[in-house]
Amino acid sequence: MSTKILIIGACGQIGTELTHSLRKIYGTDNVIASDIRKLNNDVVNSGPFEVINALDFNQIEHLVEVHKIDEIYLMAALLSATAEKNPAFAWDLNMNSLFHVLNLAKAGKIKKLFWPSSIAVFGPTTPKENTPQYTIMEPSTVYGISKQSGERWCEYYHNIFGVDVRSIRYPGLISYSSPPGGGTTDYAVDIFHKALSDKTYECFLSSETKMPMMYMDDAIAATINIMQAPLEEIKIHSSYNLAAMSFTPTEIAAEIKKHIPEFTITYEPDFRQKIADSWPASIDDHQAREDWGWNHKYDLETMTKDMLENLSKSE
Ligand code: AKB
Repeated sequence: MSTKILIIGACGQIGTELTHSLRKIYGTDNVIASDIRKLNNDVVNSGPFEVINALDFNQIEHLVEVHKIDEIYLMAALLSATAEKNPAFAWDLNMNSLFHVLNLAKAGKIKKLFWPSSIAVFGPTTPKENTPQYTIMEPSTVYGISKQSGERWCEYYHNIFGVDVRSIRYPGLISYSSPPGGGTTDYAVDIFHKALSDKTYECFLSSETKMPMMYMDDAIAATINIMQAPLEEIKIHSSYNLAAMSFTPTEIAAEIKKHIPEFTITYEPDFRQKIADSWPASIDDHQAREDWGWNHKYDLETMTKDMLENLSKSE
């Protein structure tokens, strides 16, 4: 019997690539992609797709029953920058979509669940370098507060109801095939597009703002690996720290300059600077590496080369 998977938020930055990877592994017909809108894109056209509102429990339950779903990946969320502009909706979406899928798992309607957390769970009082798995967590953004609360609920549903929910704290994610959706780390994607089209980029963060980042290939591998790991290897039921590289806008600009020598960068920090300043600069992820064998492949150099190669083909 093959595993049947539902991805909620399949047209977003992570969802798009996750859908393609899961379809390769589990078979196209076994991976149901869903999102609030039916876009005319690869995800919609390459396999089963359903329009779904992540806030509608009955819709999700119906899909789970009709398609006999075993596992859900809940990728729908409002990210940090967008959430600051619409706090009430961000809280509603980020929390209630999670409760819906946790309750489906509690009722035994699905077997396993993936829910993404973020480095946004940390705040200004958290140690900035090599941020430990367990440390001070006082998030100062709506998004961070929702992710921190979500982590507590995941752990609670595991401890009290035995729900098999797995989670990682994504750093900023860099990808070429799908655009990011309203985060503070989005500059690290925008910079590549502008480097190729205009040879110059105005960064919305200051030059020395160091943040943890990861190439999408690694993020997808981590997501699938944690879901496929035997339950006994998963020791943390809130969310795992996860890391690959950390850099500043100055450092990524210098790396891009190696390929596009005429590239220049200027700085015009906006409201996102305060969010970035409240987050860690680097992450200690030894527990993910020890427990379920996490290992990243891409660093700043290899990620930059791959991004420019792939974007040059499409732009
Ligand atoms: C954001 O910037 O909001 C996200 C994240 C770090 O979770 N990329």
